[in-house]
Amino acid sequence: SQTIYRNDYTPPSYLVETVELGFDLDPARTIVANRMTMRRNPGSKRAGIELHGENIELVALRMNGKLLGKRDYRIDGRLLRIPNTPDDVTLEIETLTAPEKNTTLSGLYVSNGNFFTQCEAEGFRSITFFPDRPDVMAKFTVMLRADKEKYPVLLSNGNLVEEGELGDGRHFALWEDPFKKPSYLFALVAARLVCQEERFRLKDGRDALLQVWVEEGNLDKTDYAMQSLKNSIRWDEERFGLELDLDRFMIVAVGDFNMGAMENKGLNIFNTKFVLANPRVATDVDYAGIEAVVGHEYFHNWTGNRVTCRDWFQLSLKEGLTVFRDQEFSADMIGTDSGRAVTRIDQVRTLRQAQFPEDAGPMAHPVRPDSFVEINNFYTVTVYEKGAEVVRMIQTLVGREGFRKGMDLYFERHDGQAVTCDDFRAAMADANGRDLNQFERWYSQAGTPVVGAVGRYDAEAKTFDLTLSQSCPPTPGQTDKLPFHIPVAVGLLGADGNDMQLGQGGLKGATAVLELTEQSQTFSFTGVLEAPTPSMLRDFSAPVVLEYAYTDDELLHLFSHDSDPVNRWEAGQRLAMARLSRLAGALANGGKLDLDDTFIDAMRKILVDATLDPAFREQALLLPSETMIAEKMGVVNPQAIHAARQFVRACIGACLRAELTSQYHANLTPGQYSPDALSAGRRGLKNLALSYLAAAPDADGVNLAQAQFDGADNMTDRVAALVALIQARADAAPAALHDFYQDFKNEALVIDKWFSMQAAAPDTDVKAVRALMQHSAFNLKNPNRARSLVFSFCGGNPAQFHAIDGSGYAFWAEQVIALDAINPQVASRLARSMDRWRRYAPALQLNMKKALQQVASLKKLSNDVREVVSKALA
Ligand code: B3K
Ligand code: ZN
Repeated sequence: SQTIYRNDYTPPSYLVETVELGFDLDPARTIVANRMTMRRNPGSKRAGIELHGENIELVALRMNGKLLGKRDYRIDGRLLRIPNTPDDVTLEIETLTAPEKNTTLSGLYVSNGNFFTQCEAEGFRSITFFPDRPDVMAKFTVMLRADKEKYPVLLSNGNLVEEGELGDGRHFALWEDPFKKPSYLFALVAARLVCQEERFRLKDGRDALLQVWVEEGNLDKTDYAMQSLKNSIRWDEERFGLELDLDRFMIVAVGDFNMGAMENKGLNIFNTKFVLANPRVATDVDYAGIEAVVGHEYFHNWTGNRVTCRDWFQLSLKEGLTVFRDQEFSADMIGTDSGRAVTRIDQVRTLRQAQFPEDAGPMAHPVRPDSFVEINNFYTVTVYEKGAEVVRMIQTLVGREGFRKGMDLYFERHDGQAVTCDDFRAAMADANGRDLNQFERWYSQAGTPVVGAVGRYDAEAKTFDLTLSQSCPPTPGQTDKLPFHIPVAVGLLGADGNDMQLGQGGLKGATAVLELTEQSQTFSFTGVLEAPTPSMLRDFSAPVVLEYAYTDDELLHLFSHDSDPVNRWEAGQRLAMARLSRLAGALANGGKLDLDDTFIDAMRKILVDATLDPAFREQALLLPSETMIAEKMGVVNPQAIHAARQFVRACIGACLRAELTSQYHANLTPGQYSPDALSAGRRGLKNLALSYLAAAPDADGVNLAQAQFDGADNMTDRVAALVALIQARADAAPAALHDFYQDFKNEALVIDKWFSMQAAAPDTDVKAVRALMQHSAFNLKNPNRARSLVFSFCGGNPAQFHAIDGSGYAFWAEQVIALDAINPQVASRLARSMDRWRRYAPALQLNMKKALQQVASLKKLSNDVREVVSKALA
């Protein structure tokens, strides 16, 4: 395995103008014919043609009509080189593959008897020899031939040009994509599927054909994906003036898929999890996921496909920007300020739960990485979610209109090109006359910056001085960091809880965006009539850790009054975190447990405040997760953290019993299920109330959960009730699990939930997980199923995974190794569950290290897993 560096980028020696692909599809023996016209790249100094190829058998190679012999080319490793080639070349390449043997789910593979492809990042090279790099963009024509009975539907990118019979029971379809694209956006599907379709009027008056393709039994679960697709098209027209550029747009669902979905041009391929929904099988969270992912993939058509990445180090160019776009889409779909804030809070939670830990661990990397061994390891929360934060900060700095101007300029300059993160930043800077040079450090420096704040009120001068300072911890390969350009949105609250009007220069209105660019800077607010409570980093204006010595009184003030809902929530999280870490520390040292009334009263106030959106109240009452608490501890003791959090949950359940019960009943959603944000918010608050009630020592909550489980008419309520029973270790839980299985055994996505609820149960230890793996419905080869049980245990049940005897780690090693032989991309994700091993108590560390070493010592290991474990051990 070899490290690849961003600075080693060189342009391709040849460009590809056109590609004609012919597929004779057969699970055991698929023949791929590739005819491509190539032209020497004037921008390259290298002679000769270089093609990537992996796991394919070369049958024949012709150059300009002449068959090439063994001496005319070299295949070393994964590269095919033809030296001394003329400027214009037509290559004809015939190769063979066996899709049914491909368990990696990258390239061409078979799922439930149907053919699918997944090419990003480098899967195309296992379909044919090709310069498989995103800066080679070509026009594709694709001929598919297959058995008509088994594969009645033949799809590829772009427009269907022709279809017909071939004799022998085979048929064909010819597809043409009018747009140049990199090979990673190629896709085909040959399958027995059915579709929901609709004609949809675009802004320019054209009618586009929209299709959602699924297996026959799932046709009752396509409405929401279709609706989300239409909403996405409309939204991109309105918010960014971007239209669908094809006459046809297809979404295809597949049950075996490595990640969420893939934005192949005109033919998006989706994990079933992000397509299929009806109230019986999908939860509110599933519905929201479908809307977000359908939007995300659709938005890629412009940010990713029309303008693509020069090389894979620029991945965040398309991913960070497209996540930002899908976040804005979801927020706009709710439409209210409070709904928007709830989506923002969810984003902050994801950052703290997953991205901050990544940024502080052995795999930390900049949003635009400098090197990698395996690119598939860099589809990370840093590239995606922190990348989206970086884009959001640009919008905060230039304003919403300025951001739109920057986007317009970006497309004006780069449509049809493969470009870099610097090009995006330059378009934003130039369109707005802003200097974003220092801002570049957000792309090049890893680690989560820490912003320290100190306030000083001068009662005589009526000024408030806020001194902000910044630092950033070292990360692998980067010891010293230069100051970032950080937008810090600040408001000042008076004793009455209202925002003060900020008087100074640019600091007008209730919220000022301070720009912290130095290591330390003091910002002065004048005309401040009383000592204020500062509300800083409003709307989470930068992905940083804010340190300020808040007193409980200040936090309570903000929790009750902050006009910025995100900071209002944040104040509650700070109050809770202080208690949770103190309790976890006390437990680790055998201390005694107590919880103050102040905290309970603050929770009560929010819980019963009917002027607040239920969805917001749910967020405000939800405690930081065990992972988030662990990140705040000096030495992580997972059992103590779990017990501390359980203790607080039980206290809330017992002390607020009356209020929780009345909110439970006040937020029922009778009538027909609807996944809209208001109804989902009510269910969310009601079900959080249920989970607290069930955590209390008396039986009432458990009885309520049982009743809800029995009477539920939608999956959100059914799962919430079942989780409450399981988490409370209720006697009724096993029977409920049994019934649940019987009712849904034919719904794969529901059975995933069935496994994951058990994986995360407080009593599920390694032995129990192993027993579940013996269940006839378990299958390690299916990524959703593997994630539902193995990943849910290793990542979602810390108190059991980190069992003192090291059994969790031994299990982890075993599963990483087993998965690696099947599917390295999935194995490598599981390998990441040990990232933070150095933070655990010494006895745990020892066993974690042993397990890591055991995996690392294997000779036969994928690059994917090797990179993760060796970085963890480094
Ligand atoms: N672009 C794909 C991710 C491909 C992952 C390859 N290992 C999905 C997305 O971000 O939309
Ligand atoms: Zn994406």
